[in-house]
Amino acid sequence: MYKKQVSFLLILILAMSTLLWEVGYSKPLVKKPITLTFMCEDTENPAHSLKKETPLTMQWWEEATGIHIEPIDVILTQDYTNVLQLKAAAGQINTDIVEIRGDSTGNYITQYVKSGLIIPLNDLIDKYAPNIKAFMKRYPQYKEILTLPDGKIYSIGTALASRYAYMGIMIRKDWLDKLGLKMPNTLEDWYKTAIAFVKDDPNGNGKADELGMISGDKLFGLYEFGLAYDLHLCIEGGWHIRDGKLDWDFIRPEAKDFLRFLNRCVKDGAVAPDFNDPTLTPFNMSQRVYDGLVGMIVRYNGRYLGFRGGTGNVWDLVNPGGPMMVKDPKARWVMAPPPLPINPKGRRMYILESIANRWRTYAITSKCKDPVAAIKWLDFVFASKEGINILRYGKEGLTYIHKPDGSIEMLVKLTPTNEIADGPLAGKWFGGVTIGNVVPTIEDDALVLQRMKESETPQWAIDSLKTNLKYATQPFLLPILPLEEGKEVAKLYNDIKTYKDEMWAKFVAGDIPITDENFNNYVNTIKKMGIDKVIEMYQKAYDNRSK
Ligand SMILES: [Ca+2]
Repeated sequence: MYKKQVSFLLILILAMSTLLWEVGYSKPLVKKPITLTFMCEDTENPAHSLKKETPLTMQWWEEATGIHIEPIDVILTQDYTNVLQLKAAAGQINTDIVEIRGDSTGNYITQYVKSGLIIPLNDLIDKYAPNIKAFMKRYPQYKEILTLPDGKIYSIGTALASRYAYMGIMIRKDWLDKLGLKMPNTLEDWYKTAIAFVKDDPNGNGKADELGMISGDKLFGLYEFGLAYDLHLCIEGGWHIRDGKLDWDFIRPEAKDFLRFLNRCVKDGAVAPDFNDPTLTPFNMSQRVYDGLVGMIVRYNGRYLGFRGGTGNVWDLVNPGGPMMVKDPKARWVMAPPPLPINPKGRRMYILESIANRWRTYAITSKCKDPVAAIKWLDFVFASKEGINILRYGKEGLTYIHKPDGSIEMLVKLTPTNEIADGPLAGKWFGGVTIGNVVPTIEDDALVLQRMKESETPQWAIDSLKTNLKYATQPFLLPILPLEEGKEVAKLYNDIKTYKDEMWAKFVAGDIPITDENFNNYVNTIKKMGIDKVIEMYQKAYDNRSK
């Protein structure tokens, strides 16, 4: 049988290349060519290093902007945070632009502001970065998430502006059909469907070897069913604003009901008995899926539908050539609608990932020789249509063309290690979206759909994702705290979270009965550990941010 050869990064016909925040742009960006130095991570591309060569993407950005970026401090990803902290403490960061990184709270940014390493960007963006400005206007949450307690923004992070970036529950439609079952809606439907999968042999091997609901990440993914109780336990970590008041959902009264639901699932076999086995990794969880033992699984998000490779991404379940379809071409993993709210007035929803990547951001240093050129360059590569087209497709006329219908067609193929495979540029390092860990980038619906095309994602899988876009909801993300408060919260919250994880595992497994008394004791212990203090500090920061 003829099997179409598709290389790892071969781009076929692409989606429309319009952006939702496009603005006009005047060039040249700088009156005469300028060099800006950059401290950044090396690329994750094992075949190429920024220390030795410059990808075509960066060369084409330079042609378009007149701004040469010289990465002079190029550090391996695994060493970056340590080297950054040491160099910053010693006052040894002398580049114009710097990548800073810490964790997703973003609290680390305040530390580099206080030490004077980086400068505020608000005025620079306002005057010289029309695309970033338009992007922030289109997605106000992006700016909000990156705003510090002083009301200013100091760094730009990669943006996830795609509605496909929601966490969701997937189900085997072919198993539903085989057992004559409907798509589950209520939590009770999910429970009954899981029991049917476990008892009625949908994989048809005559053995009761099927497992019920699982997640790729122990209890974490199963928290997603808490959405039925309006508990936001996954992407938001339990932090939830109701009428302006901050709450931690893990100690709400509804959490007790949800724990009882999960416990009943474990007891009756709707959740796999080893759901919290510490030796279970996303890898062996996925193996169970490929082996036809699983009919429902919580997966991080739909945008991965088009990503090749990577256990735990949705791609591996639906794409031709992925491990699931290779093993069982009849398997039909689709995204199910979120569980119906228990409260009839509640909102049915899936939560999106944070629109702003907060754990790694890019800033202009106080030593920068030309902050205006630096913000213009960031504006160009991050948010302008021309810069994004160079990142995604290369140089117009050379590596891609615009077709009359507005779509883009690539003129070159790429090798698995991201070199251009054919034509006059054969053998050159392309760069493209794989240098997304060197510069901030934007992932939007167009890019997600493009990737699905590249990976030949079947239409039924794309349709199942699209059906649920109406439920996609922006997450609430905690504000960045002032420096000292951030440190105090980190200390308190680490212990609280560890205790919560232990208790939830015990409650769900049935090791501790979920009586009112036991639940109250758990809540009281969390209170003694300082949750009210943590809530109070975040509430204050939230009130300030909302002013
Ligand atoms: Ca079976």
